[in-house]
Amino acid sequence: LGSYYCQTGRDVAVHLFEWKWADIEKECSWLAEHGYCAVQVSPVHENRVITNPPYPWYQRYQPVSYKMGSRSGNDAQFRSMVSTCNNLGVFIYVDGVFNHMTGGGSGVGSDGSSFNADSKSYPGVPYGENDFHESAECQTSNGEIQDYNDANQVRNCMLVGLRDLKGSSEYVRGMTSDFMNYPIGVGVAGFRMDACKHMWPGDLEALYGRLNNLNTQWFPAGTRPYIYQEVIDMGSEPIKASDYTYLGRVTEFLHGKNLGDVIRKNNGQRLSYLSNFGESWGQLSGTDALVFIDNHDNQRGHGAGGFGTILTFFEANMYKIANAFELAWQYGHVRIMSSYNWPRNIVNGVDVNDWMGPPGNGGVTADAVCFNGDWICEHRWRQISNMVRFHNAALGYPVSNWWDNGGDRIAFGRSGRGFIVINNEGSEFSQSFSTGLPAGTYCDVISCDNNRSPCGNSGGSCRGEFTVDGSGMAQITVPSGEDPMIALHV
Ligand code: AAO
Repeated sequence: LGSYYCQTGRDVAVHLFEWKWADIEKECSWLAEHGYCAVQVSPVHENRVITNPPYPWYQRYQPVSYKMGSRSGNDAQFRSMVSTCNNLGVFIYVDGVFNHMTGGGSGVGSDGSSFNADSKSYPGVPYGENDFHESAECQTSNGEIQDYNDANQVRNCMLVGLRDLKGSSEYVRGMTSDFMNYPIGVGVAGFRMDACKHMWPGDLEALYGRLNNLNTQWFPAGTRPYIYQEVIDMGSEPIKASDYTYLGRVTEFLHGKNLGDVIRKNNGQRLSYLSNFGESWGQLSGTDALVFIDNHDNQRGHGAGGFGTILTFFEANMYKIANAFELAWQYGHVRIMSSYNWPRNIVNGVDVNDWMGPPGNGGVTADAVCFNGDWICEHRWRQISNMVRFHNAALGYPVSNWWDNGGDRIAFGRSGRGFIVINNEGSEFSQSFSTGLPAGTYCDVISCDNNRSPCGNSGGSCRGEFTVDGSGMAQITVPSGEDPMIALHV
């Protein structure tokens, strides 16, 4: 289930975090035009509505039932989004939360179902007491995970108080697989599986075995759903990312952490060390990995990584370098983060506003309007979206023509399909590079709006065309400071 399906020539996914289905439906035209393969959407199921703090993003990770109503939209809007996007060749991945239901307390969910977590009652599914792990299975004093070094606790106890479903139960497997088969029938292409560290691989295997093939209106007969599993493995715990790779892809959190450290120059790291980036850095094999620079958790200090490491849109220049490297390199299935803005405020290592939900009012999400100050839309940044095109142009062509200065200046090609130079030092430099590209003139896609001739039409910022001669050599001046990169592709 680890292999994914994209329209020919496309590869990259984008997480449109907390976007409404209707807005994603509109965005798919832009995504299709710019070569994106797929969208990861926020959880689709009915969730708890939390008022203290008011309507945090994380309420979406507390299922109340498997009904389709949330602040992103209803079932009809979801179906309309999937079919419009699929018709444009942009596929949908659903964020699936199956490890647990809500934290303690009771109330009414986003689609009208009541629940009482204290009696483990979720009539909207329905789930009752027998469908959750019991104290005989968990055995910690408060029923919560207390020690990540104990794999049994991690999988049978509650993650931060979230009622822990019994994945070994036939009934639970039936309910969760029925729920996954619903969006599969509607036409989604795959799932991000939340909190897989907290589920037994064997239970996931049983669940995946019950999934239908993708809808043949859009996918070849017999296509299995694409599965990528969230497992945070920074190397220090008994549960390993590799325990799950036989089931599908796995999130590789070391990828974003390592690139963050290198670009920030933490602990003496340098760009030139990236010449063998990937598996030999202790990361999963690229064909098992789902990769990203940041995700919705670690951009606000949840999950793993840390503010001094993980790069986000808040540090835009370094963030663009990280994304450019990730998209130019050949490793993993790349997912771009697309965020909303919030007043991040780090006090003693914690973002006191880490809970804040998407732009809007009273728990109702505002329309996504890119670049209005509320919606960051990293996926539309020229330096990122043009590198998605570079990535597509180079798909399947190995890294070639590596060059570095031993410090923080590197260059590499993609076997005649693309070439990038990155300068993470304080001054510009100019030299002749062996690019491996066919002779011709190429537009710098980092600084110019398009890759046509005449190069770009963005006026001042566009650094224009570069000429590659008959032996693949090009004289390139690489700026420093803002956007210190030159990227050329066929
Ligand atoms: C909310 C409230 C809680 C409340 C709860 C129940 O915030 O205070 O108790 O409701 O009422 C999200 C939010 C949670 C939120 C939850 C439900 O992040 O704050 O709880 O929704 O609303 C672990 C899991 C990983 C998980 C991550 C956040 O393993 O699966 O925590 N991510 C996913 C989602 C996430 C979501 C959930 C799961 C739940 O992406 O958005 O939660 O559906 C270690 C472990 C990791 C562990 C982290 C954090 O990491 O290895 O497995 O992640 O700790 O606990 C270094 C280490 C690294 C370590 C890290 C942090 O980096 O190298 O290994 O430090 O110590």
